[in-house]
Amino acid sequence: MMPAPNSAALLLLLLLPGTLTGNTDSVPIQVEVQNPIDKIPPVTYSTHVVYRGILLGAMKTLMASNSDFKFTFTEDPNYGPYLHSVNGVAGNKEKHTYWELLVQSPNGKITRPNVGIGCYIPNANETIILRFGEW
Ligand code: B12
Repeated sequence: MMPAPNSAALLLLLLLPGTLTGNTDSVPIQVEVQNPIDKIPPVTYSTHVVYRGILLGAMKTLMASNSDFKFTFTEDPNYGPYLHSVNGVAGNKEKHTYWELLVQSPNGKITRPNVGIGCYIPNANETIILRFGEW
């Protein structure tokens, strides 16, 4: 006879839908491009990411579906994808410019993730801010 599932395991399954079953939910997010250096007005795009998917995936999806949004990245041997350019504007070592990654949660709070586009996992309804800035 099959042993009865223990109650803690049963509770976990009930509380975490999608953890064991395939979750096909698409998580809506926005991507906002800010370039105060070149005085370009901010542009906001809507896109989505798969359940627990990385930001890089959402950015690729957006680029494939919207010809106004494009980006390039380089591969760092230690930290993975480094966002090099957005909409034709590239960071520059000599000029000390780069694309900063910021996240605005639905309550308006802005944070600066301590990982890059290849590691950050967006939450529903976040606005991902790609901000051209100086270091
Ligand atoms: C200086 C620095 C920067 C500078 C680099 C300027 C330059 N060209 O010199 C600037 C300000 C551009 C920067 C940006 C970011 N950084 Co930084 N940075 C550092 C720091 C303090 C030192 C790196 C260094 O000079 N090492 C010495 C040199 C000789 O080694 P290197 O391998 O050639 O270094 C290169 C890489 O580190 C690369 N780099 C720097 N930051 C990042 C971040 C990512 C995700 C990638 C792929 C590459 C990368 O730039 C360096 C110069 O080419 C480290 C922390 C540390 N103490 O190591 C964090 C660090 C590497 N950065 C980090 C982060 C998170 C970022 C940002 C994502 C922050 C943000 N939210 O915007 C952005 C990158 C956004 C993007 N465009 O993809 C994290 C990476 C952790 C991770 N696992 O992803 C670190 C470890 C700091 C932390 N928070 O813990 N960073």
